[in-house]
Amino acid sequence: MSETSTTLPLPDQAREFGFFVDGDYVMAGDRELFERSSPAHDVPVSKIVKCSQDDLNDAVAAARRAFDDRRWSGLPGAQRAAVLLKAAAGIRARAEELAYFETLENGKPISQSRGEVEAAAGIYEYAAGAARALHGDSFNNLGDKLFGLVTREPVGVVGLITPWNFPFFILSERVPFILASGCTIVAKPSEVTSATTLIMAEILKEAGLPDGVYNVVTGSGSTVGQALIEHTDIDMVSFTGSTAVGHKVLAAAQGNFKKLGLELGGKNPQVVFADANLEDAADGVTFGICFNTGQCCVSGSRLIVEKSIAAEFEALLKERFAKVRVGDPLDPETQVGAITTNAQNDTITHYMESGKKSGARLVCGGDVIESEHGQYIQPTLFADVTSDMEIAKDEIFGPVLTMHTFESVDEAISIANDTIYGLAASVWSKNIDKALKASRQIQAGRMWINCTLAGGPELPIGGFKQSGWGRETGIYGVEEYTQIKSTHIELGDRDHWLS
Ligand code: TXE
Repeated sequence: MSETSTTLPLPDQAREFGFFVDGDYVMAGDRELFERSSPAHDVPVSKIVKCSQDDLNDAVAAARRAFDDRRWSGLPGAQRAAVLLKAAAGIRARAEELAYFETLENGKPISQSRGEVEAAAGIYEYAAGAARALHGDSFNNLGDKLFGLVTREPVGVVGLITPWNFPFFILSERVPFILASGCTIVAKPSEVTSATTLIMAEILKEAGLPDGVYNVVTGSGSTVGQALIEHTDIDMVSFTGSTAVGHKVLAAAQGNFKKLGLELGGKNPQVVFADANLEDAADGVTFGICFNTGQCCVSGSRLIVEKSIAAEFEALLKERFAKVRVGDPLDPETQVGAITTNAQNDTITHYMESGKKSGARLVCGGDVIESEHGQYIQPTLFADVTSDMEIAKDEIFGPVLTMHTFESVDEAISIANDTIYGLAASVWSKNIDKALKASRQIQAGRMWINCTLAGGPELPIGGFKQSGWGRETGIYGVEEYTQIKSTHIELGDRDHWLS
């Protein structure tokens, strides 16, 4: 645990946020408040409103009006792009405030929050281009009398439910694309990390977004979240979170057959071949499981390593895990901060105990780090893991890596695919035949070769199998929030059916 002189100070008091409907913040009044404490310091940092069903109805009605009167979808893409570009500038202007609240509520290192906020501004800039690039198709091959057009139209009002692991970044992987498509939004951030989603409302308003296009309701998932997914005036739900809640979203969508985008859990393989640059692979695997304390849907949580180099690679990892700077997230030197919630801390602790009891060999870590405040976990490596163990199957969502070994490319692919999930995977090899064979046959929506957790908004993200439905970012990320219409146009006089 480290702390340096450049560590940022804690706030004097918790900042109280209103929720956001039809272009204005609504303060709590006589509604209950939810107070959030920094998971690293146990100090109150923010207060949000526990919204009621009526509050949600108001937000949905505002988004509905804003969609139906075409105040946003009726604008040229160029004007939507101009707003998104101003929003990017607004994010940069308030970057330090956004990063500070992200770190206070989530527990992630301030240097990482700053990087995520800067990257988020870049996503708005990319999506601005997508607002102008979005187009349909035409059919000029239907004969001289018939012409066909395929146009894309925005789906409508989107309910956007986001998790606590990347509150601002995940929001920013969705909002600019939803806006680029012409849809309107009712966002529901995680109750423990709502601040940056609420600050974004002000940034979008100042960028010129018409009232009612971006609304935010706050409160718990089981109340306002559940009411949102059941609301029949919502046309689409974009949900990022646990597979368990994903099932609830699926069930609730039945009411009015909502379109769904789901990004759910992952148990992502890191396949390391003997011919890889092992120093690079060890660094990448360490980063892939420790970044954001392993609380990433795409954390590389299953190491699948070639048997001939397994002992050597294990030693390299052990050395690197010990060097990771875990500590106060307000210290710019910190690489890994606090676990975000008490519940998540308990979950990770449960899995570390489960690993010890299951017969897996604990190479390093395996415990919480003692500290006066906050909850920190040592980067943990279990070796001799078999696929029937709980730690090999479940998404742990913490800095806990399981190590498996293989002797052939086919065996590596088979272990990599032995999971209900299919979100992401990495392959480390200098042999292009092996690397490409593995990357083509591993079932995952995102593949990395000789890298991990790399990329930008150009490439789409999303899962195979039980990791989800649909894609975010890239041009696909805008198309996701559109529906397709076919229009047939007859040219010249009609050949009459009745003679
Ligand atoms: O997620 P939830 P939790 C996984 C991870 C973690 C576990 C639990 O394994 O340990 O989920 O985390 C809202 N109707 N991931 O409990 O509950 C909730 O308010 C509508 C992986 O925090 O899925 C929040 O805004 N909404 C994941 C969002 O759903 C509901 C990221 C996510 O919360 C709701 C997060 C309901 N009935 C957790 N219940 C990833 N793969 O990135 C909750 N919510």
